Amino acid sequence: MPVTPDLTQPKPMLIGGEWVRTTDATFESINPATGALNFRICAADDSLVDHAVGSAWAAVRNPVWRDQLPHQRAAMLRRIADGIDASAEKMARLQMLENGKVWAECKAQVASASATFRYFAAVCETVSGEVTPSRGNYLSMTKYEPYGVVAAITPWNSPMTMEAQKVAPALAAGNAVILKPSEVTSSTALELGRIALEAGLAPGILNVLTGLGTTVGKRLVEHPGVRMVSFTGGTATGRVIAHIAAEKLIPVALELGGKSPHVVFADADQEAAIDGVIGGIFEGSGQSCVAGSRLYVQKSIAQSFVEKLVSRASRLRIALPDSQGAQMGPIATFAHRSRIEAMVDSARAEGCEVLLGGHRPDHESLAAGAYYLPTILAGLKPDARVVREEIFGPVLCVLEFEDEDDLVQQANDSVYGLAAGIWTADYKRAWRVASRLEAGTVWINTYKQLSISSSFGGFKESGIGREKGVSGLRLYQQAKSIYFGM
Ligand code: TXE
Repeated sequence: MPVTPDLTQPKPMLIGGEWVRTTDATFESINPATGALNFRICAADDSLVDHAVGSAWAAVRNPVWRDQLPHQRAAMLRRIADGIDASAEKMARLQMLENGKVWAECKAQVASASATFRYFAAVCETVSGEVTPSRGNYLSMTKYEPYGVVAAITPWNSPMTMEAQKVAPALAAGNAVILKPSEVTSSTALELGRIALEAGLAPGILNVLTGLGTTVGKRLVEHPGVRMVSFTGGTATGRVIAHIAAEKLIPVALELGGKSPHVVFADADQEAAIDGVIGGIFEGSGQSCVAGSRLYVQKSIAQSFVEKLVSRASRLRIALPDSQGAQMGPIATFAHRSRIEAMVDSARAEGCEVLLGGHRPDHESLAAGAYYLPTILAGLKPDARVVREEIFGPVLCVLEFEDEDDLVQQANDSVYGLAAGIWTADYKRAWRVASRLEAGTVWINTYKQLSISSSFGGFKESGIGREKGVSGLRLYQQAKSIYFGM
């Protein structure tokens, strides 16, 4: 279904089941593929944050929601999943307009969002509490209860996936949610709000507050009525949120940045490894928290492997995101492209070798968008800025290693610990190295394989807490132990 942007009216936000407009406070959504204005969107102020928190508490205390049994909540989640599927084309197109991801990836992310709602429906109605071993004449049990009102703050790179990953388990757990999407990609969250309302979710159980992170997002985290925060975004913002949560003594789940090592041993299937390395860094133009941005190749094969890699990567098709066969679209915002350019400039100043890309594409059809070519850098020192800091763009840093010990030392020499990839034919080595790498996810002879049923999160400064899997439901619950005297 084509989405015709309506530029006459700013998009309203969803609070307490009502679509709420602000008259003068709005912000713009820009299409990074063309630079055109997509929509204007209403921005919440402090009083609307208060209103959303108040509505959420009223809704979560209302017996209509509070007394729903797990199988009833599960049925609701399945209806929301059906609604997402029914709006798949529209959702995919909205995401493509706002963050420029290629069409096939946008479609896949809608499918993943509805699958996430179905998965948490299944978890919700099958996971049990515990009857615990008694140490006397009593029956003791532990049950899991919602926090009440939780805030979910999401980023712009994969908004639908992140929104589903937070909203579905938080609702399954029995909470009310205030969703604050990134100001770059507000539309899919607003669509999710509409779908949930139409599916029959009680008004106020899912609110979508739009606006800037530094104002609305911050105020939401600070609000005394918010009992838990689930955040995906940059490490710097995660740290700000963790400070506020520490003051309030509320739990936070933080899924933050990464600088994931992608390792190729000399005995690896090189053709498969090249595909894995290319997909790992260039899919989504590198704007992925798990992007394999540090490539470590064993010295004995480094030269020939890197030559083949550069040749294959140079054939990637960078194009308008809805054009046939596009493999890379634009960077999500013009400001973010400027940050990527500044990082590559810093590598040049530090004496790196640019093996591929390192600039915008020359093609006229892409001149108005925020495009940046797939870029491969070599000759880097381990302390180069591009090796240490997250770039979040299509920039791969090539490094070499001698042996396992050298590799593990270099790969772990990072403040981040989100993911890692290993290519080798030796399964014992794969197991040894996977066990020694400091990362929340390790892929062996594959990369970016993600399943909703496996837990996901980071070591070190890549985050706190684990989303997905059964742990993804428990994140939004607190344990209560009950004793019956016998
Ligand atoms: O992220 P922010 P930005 C990394 C990536 C990127 C960098 C900065 O390296 O270059 O972060 O991106 C909301 N209180 N990742 O600035 O600020 C904001 O409105 C509460 C990694 O876009 O973290 C948005 O909804 N909320 C990443 C969300 O936080 C605040 C995905 C994320 O924005 C806030 C995105 C505040 N003070 C960026 N300030 C990943 N892990 O996948 C902002 N926000």
